[in-house]
Amino acid sequence: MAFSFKLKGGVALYGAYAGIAAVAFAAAFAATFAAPSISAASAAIFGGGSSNAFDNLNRSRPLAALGSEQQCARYSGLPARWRDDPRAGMVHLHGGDFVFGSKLGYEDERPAGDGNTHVAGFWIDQTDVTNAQFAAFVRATGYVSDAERQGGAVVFHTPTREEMNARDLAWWSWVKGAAWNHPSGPGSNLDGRMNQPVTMVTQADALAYAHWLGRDLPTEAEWEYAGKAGHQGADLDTAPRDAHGKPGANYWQGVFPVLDTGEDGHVGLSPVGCYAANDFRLYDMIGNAWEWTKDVYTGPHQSHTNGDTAAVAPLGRRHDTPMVIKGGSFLCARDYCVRYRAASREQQEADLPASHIGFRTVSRDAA
Ligand SMILES: [Ca+2]
Repeated sequence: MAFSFKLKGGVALYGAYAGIAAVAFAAAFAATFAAPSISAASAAIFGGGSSNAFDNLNRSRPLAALGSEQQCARYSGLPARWRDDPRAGMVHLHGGDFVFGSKLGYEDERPAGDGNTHVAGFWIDQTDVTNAQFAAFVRATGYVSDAERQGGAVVFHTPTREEMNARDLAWWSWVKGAAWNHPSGPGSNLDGRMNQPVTMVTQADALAYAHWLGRDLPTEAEWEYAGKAGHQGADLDTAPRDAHGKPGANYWQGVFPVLDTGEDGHVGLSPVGCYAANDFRLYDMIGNAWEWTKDVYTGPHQSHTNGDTAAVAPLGRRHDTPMVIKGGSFLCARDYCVRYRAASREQQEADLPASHIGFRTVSRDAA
């Protein structure tokens, strides 16, 4: 069944629900439309920092038994020695120098100067904080999240053709009563989702959880150092796929926002740790849920048609400080977003909860 609909700016996109040709067209369109010019020379000069930062402090520690569909499906969402070990679920990364940013992606990823940046050693969660972990925090502290206080959150859904023609950003809605524990609004719950990333948390919610454990949120540089894992990172056109061509992360295959083929095994959020870890033994640094950092967003910003979620927030809401989020989400596709790379960045207002944003925590070495 063929269809067409309008995108913001009056561009019409034509596709077919079962049309491989449409997918290929969209990918080619995105590559032509969105990719900055990249030279081979600029690619060659950017190294990715220390590859041996995954250091000896991780010896004899209980590392997560994740990395496959079978393993993530049976994960409880609580790491080994949870609440008995202040570093439960974390690995230690030795400090080092790396190139912060990339010339291989969007303009807003360009390194400042030569990009060389030092990051001191730190511990970091192997996975996104799960619903099980956040639930434990709420049970222990009685914490009420910002979405609950604000009365709702921004939630993604696959729009119909009629919705696409009716308004911009039809895939985003402000859903009254949606919150981390009610992902689709009142009446919805976390049954079967305790091993998924907690979402619809604001930066303050994420910090409250981190502080409860004596931890913090990563800076953008720390996050990117961990995400690159000793490599320079991929270029804009390279979707995360393994050596066999299979998707290596939870992102969007198909035509955004109407057709997600789920080639990677998941439409929407997945449990944490369904895909292979990076070389620092970190899972889902790319895809699944965006991750809060503690840094204010500065520098140029390229808008993209995933759209600014603030556009659907209640009228009259004050606009909060834009913060950096990293890693992309289950919504990043070849034709939209294209931010499933460690250097990619996006902004989100600090107090705006959304269904594609979660976080992980860090604990820095004593200076
Ligand atoms: Ca997916």
